This record gives sequence, structure tokens and C-alpha cells, in this order.
Amino acid sequence: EDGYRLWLRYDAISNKSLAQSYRSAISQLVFPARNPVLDAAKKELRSGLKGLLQHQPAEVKTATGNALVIGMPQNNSLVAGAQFKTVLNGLGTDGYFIRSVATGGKNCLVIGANTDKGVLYGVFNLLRLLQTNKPIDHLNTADQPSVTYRILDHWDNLNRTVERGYAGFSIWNWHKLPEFIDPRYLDYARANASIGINGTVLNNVNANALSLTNQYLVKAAAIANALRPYGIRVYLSARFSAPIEIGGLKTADPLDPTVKKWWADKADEIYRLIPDFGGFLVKANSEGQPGPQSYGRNHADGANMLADAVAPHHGIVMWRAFVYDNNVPDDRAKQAYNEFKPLDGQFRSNVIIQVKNGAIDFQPREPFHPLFGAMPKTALMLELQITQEYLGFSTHLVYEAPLVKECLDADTYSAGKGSTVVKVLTGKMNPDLITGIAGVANIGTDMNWCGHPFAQANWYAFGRLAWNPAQTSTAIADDWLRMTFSNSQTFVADVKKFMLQSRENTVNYMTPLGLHHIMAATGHYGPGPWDNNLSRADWNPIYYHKADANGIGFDRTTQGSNAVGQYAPQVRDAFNNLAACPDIYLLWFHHLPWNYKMRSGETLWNELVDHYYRGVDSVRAMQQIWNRMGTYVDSERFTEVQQLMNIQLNEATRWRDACVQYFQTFSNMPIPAKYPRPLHPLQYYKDQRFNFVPGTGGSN
Ligand code: BDP
Repeated sequence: EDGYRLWLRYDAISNKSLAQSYRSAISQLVFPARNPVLDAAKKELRSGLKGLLQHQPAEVKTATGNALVIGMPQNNSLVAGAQFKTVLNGLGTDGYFIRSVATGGKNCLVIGANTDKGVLYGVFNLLRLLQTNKPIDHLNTADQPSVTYRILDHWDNLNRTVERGYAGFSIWNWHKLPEFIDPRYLDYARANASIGINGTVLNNVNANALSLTNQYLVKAAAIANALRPYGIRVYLSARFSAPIEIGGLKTADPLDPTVKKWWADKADEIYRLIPDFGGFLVKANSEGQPGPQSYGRNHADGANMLADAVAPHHGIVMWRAFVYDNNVPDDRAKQAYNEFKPLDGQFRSNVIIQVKNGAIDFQPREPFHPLFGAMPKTALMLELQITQEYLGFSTHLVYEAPLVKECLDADTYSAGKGSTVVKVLTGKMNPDLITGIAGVANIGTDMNWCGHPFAQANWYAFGRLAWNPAQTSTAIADDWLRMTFSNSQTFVADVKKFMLQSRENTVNYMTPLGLHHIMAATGHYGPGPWDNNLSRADWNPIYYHKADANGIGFDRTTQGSNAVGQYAPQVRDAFNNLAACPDIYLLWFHHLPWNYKMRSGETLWNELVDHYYRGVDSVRAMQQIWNRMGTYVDSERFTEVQQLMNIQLNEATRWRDACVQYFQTFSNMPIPAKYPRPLHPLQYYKDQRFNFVPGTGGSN
């Protein structure tokens, strides 16, 4: 058991009577399939049923016994029946229903949808019900996604290195494409379709213009062909200066007619090869990437020019708001808002601004990005980082769903109470806008795809939340554990508990109380709060924690950088006032003295220390639970997780001992006697070097 099968394992259901009841409910199958998407759905269903039930239902044209009936009104008379009209009308293009119906003395289970993609999603949902041992005799489900674009962003380079990738090399084998279609592409597509993901950006946002040359477009087209039966469209990151680099032009000025024409022609070329090409993702004028500002133009000028090029083909442009440069006067957290907010309403309708969950950069915890709610006339999509750049790479068990939910559920107050981020994203605040959610993939060539068996849960949870942001972290973890490991109640209950706690554990031993970006400056693995030798102030941890003899934390209040001023007044006041600011964001917004009295009655220093110690203790507690799980899990994955947890415990301890002792050099306060002493002196941690940290090597 190497983890390759992810959550689509389809091993025989061990509860014999349950399996028998499923078999008798699905004794026949009516599933006319006459196109590649339906074929893919049928193939999946067949292999799922064969594995789970050890049984293949008889395929019939018309049911004569208990049957599973699958189809669309166009190809199935039962689904076309009057009783399903209303439900189908509400399902849109990707939705489906599953209903138990009694007709002519038989019990049928009907999966219906308006399109083949809806059927595909419905089939995966039924399989999930079987995999998680749910009852299927009285089903009445109607389900459809809350956002249109549910996308994985691969930060994969053409040389197969992966920026911030911790699971091996890129799965895209550019060298052997287009002729060789790695079977992995199909399994990748199946996994994505099973959780509702419908798009993939193949290449790094720090893009190489070569990916837009015909040579590489032909290869991208081959990938698109492989993924299409699973409802997945291909997108490409576009390098803004491509007209110069591969087009031979003198400029990439978005208002220059020759540049416009170059992109329009390029779009035509792409759509000839990939008729359902999704569009472009663009990182511009950020971290050294070229962009419209190099020509005195703004983000709207750049995005609209590309949007016009793909509009005739129904493509979109995902333009990133992750921008910062040397001109940030006092606080990098403010730059995206400053640059984008004034452009509200100026973007074409097929442009969607891709905004990270927080204003800095995928930290273990950040308050929600102030752009959410601030651009009511502009489509905004959420960008999450599934890969664990700032969460211990693929060595730390961190279940990210609670992090995502924290952002989704945050109230922007942009149109009064209840204007949550999720409402902004799902078009509830402005139904005219296109909608989407993207996640930076954690997938690579490792046998188990994600490096850590539990990192698969983050890919899984991303898809499930993009489909339906209202789902709970608990319910998603429950499904994932059952599908990936075991349906045993004890196993699911115990492991789910520590999964749900795991993100907070990591916040505790890395960046408690609103601290952020104190990872080692090069590579972001391990602690480096003392780091201060990178060329730009805002690349160095000391810029973010601002520890000194007077205290610790970044003053973003109205007295400080006034980043709080970018939020709606209710949110601004809550973050600005110490009495209201939640402890979890305290040092994000405030610089406070070491002896500041916390809500708990403890000093800030004591509480900070306590978080670090608690973080490590909770990793130990997690280990103890996992050690009891050997009877429920195959020995390969059981041992692998055990060994990775040993790394995590060592790393968590290193974080604790390094940070506590480093901050102590400013606080000059003792580590309370009740805690064990650090394992090594501060200098030991400062001297540790991590060369060849994964995720940073290679060029794009
Ligand atoms: C940061 C990464 C960097 C990415 C950048 C981005 O450190 O490698 O290029 O984000 O999102 O998190 O563009």
C-alpha cells in the first residue's frame, strides 16, 4: 500500500451485510454512455463497484429489478420524467441529483444531471457514499458547486522542478510529451474530478515564456486531451513579456497595438490546439516579474488586454493580486489593496483577480485579505496554498481545512454584518461576477503524490471546499479518513480529532499569537526569526516580528502602518482596539510590551512561551494516538506516518527552543520553571544550515 490510490482505493467493503445490501440495491445498471465524459464516469463506476462490492451489476436498457439508473434528460427517459424537472432546473451545468425512487415494483437509484459533467460528479458522489459506508436506500440529494472555476495551480517548471513543491518533481513530463501520456495524468484527473476540481494551471506563475511557444503548446494540448474526459480544462501561466521574449517585439506594453495583436494571435493559436483552453494566469509586477507597470500602465490595462485576446474563445484571465516590490514604504501587507482597490470596476467581465487568503503570504495564520469585500464591482477568486511552504513542507501533519474555513467564514462587513468572504467568492454580493477558488497544488512524482500521506487530505479538502465552502472541516476529514484508511469508528474518531487540531498545533509551535513570516529566510523551512541578511527588508523575519527590548509585534494600528484602515470600519475597529482584537491576531496588528497583561491574566511573554510548549506537546499527543492505530492501517503507511511524525516532533521542538530563546534575548524574562529547558542553546539553532532545501531549486 504505497498511497498511490489516494482516496479512490475501492477495496472490498468489509461489513458483509452492508455490502450485500448495496449489491441488492444495485443489481442492474442503466447507464447509456456515448461520449468520453460519460465513458469515463462509467469506467470509474464499474471499477469502483467491482472493488467495493466485488460485483458487477448487469447492464440493461430498461430496469427489470433494483437498478442504478444514470443519465441526462437527453439520453434517459426516467431522468427526463416530469418528477425530475424541478430539481434539474436548479442544478446548473455541473450539478446532479441522486434519488431513490420506486417505479413499477422496483426500487431504483437515479443519478441525473443536465450535462455529462454533472453525471460524472454524481457518480463520484455515489461511490463516496459506498466508500464511507453510508445508507443508500432513501437518498434525496441535489448538489451543485458554489463557484464556477475550481482550479489547481501548479507551480511547475518546464525542467520539472516544482517551486515550493515537496513531493518530488513535476508530474508533467514535458520531455516525453506529446507522444507519451503518463498514466498518472489519468489518475490525477480522476482524483480531481472526484472532488469537483475542473481546471488546472500547468506551469509556474513565475512563468517561462517558452510554455507559450508552439513546441510546448502542442504538449499542453496532449495533456488537455487526457484530462478533458474528466471535466478538467487546462490553463497556462503567461509571462507578460512573452511578446518580447518569444515574439520578437520590442515592447510588451499592453496598449501597444502590435502587442495586442500578438496576444490575440497567440490566443487563436492556442485555441486551435486546445479548443476548451481555460485561459491565462498572470503574476505581474511582483517579485521581479514583468508587468504593465513597466510601461506606466496599471493592472487593469494589462489584464484587460489579455482578457480581450481570450474573450472571443470564452477564456478567462486570472490576474494575481499578490504584488509587492521595493516601493512599499512601511508595510508590505498594504500593497495589494493600494494597487487594486482604486481599479475596482475597471476590469473586463472575464477577468478574475486572484487574491491570497491573507495579505502577506500563506502564513500558518493570517487575518483575511482586506481586498475581500473591498472591490464589489470586480470578480475576486481566492488563492490558497495547498502545498505547505510555510507549514513544515511534507514532513508536518497539518490538516488545512480549518485554515481555509477561517478565511471563508470571516466577515468583511463590506455590506453590513454577514458579508462573509464566502459570500464575496460565491457571487452572493454581486451575482454578475464570475466566481472561482484556486489552490497551489502539493502534487509531485512521489509515489503517494503529496509526500506525506496526510497531505493528500489537503488536496482533497481543497476540492471539497471549492465545490461547497459550507462543508465542515470535520465532515471532510471524516470522509477522507474513511476513503483513505478505514471505516473503523475508533480509527476515524481518534484520528479526525488530531487532524482537526493539527493546524492549531503548528501555529502554536511556529507562529503563535499573530506572529508571521519568521521561518528561515532562505527556503522557509524551520525557524529563522533572527534572519536579517536578505537584500530587502521585507524578505527578512525581523521585519515582521519587530521584537525589541520594548516588546514584540507589528504595529498595524491607526497609530502604526494603519493596515487596519484597509478593512471595513467594524473590522478595522476590532483589529485596532486591544480590547477587541482576538488573541490569534494580536501580534499581527499590535506591538506590545513583554509584560503586557493578556486576557488569561498571564504576561505576553509567559503566554507566548506557553504556546510554543503547548505546540510541541500536542505533536507528542498526536503521535501517541497514531501509535495505537497500527491495527487499522496497513503497515507501510502506518510506519511512514510514524516516521514523519518523528521529524515533526524534532522540528516542532527546534521551532520552540529556537524561538523562545531568541525572543528571550529581548524580553529578558525567564522561561517559567514548569517547562522543560531547551535542548540546546540559541547559538546551536542559529548555526544550523539547511542546504538544498526542497522547493527552491531549479530555474523556471
Ligand atoms: C511565495 C513563494 C514564491 C512564489 C510567490 C507567489 O515563496 O515562491 O513565487 O509566493 O505566490 O509564497 O508568487
